[in-house]
Amino acid sequence: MMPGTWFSPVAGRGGRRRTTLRTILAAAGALAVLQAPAAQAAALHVEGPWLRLLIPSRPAAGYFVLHNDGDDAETLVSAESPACAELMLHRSTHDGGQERMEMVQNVPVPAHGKVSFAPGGYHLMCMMPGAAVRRGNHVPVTFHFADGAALEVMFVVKGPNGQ
Ligand SMILES: [Cu+2]
Repeated sequence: MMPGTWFSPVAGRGGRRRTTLRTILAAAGALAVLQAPAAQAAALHVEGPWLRLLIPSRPAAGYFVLHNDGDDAETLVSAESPACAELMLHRSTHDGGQERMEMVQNVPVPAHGKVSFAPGGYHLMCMMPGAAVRRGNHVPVTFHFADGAALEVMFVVKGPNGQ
């Protein structure tokens, strides 16, 4: 027996009720989609963002602490800035006393946790910095997360010693 045949005696009434329910669910779903990125971005915040400029026009490293006050784990997947031709996620590793850098595709940020971007570990790498990357200036950086959330933060450009 086809399920459709079994339900056919109440198709008119039941069908209308299902349509109404579907409309409500669709509306609720659309609302959730609209609210989700804002709510998640609000749970994320950045502490002490700065770019370390060693030599003008050479790659500059970005440091900060990324906090996640939300109940859901987040994953940082990329960063961009109009001040850098490319802004990469890097990690320094020590290999037999030799410091190397590698690109990372994503950085997990645990729920109610934080991740530090600091010398010797994770950092942003601002490739081919533009004229805006000069000591004392502020440049915008946009972080992108795996769930589609985005977060814009102003970074202050400092010298080699963080001053
Ligand atoms: Cu690097």
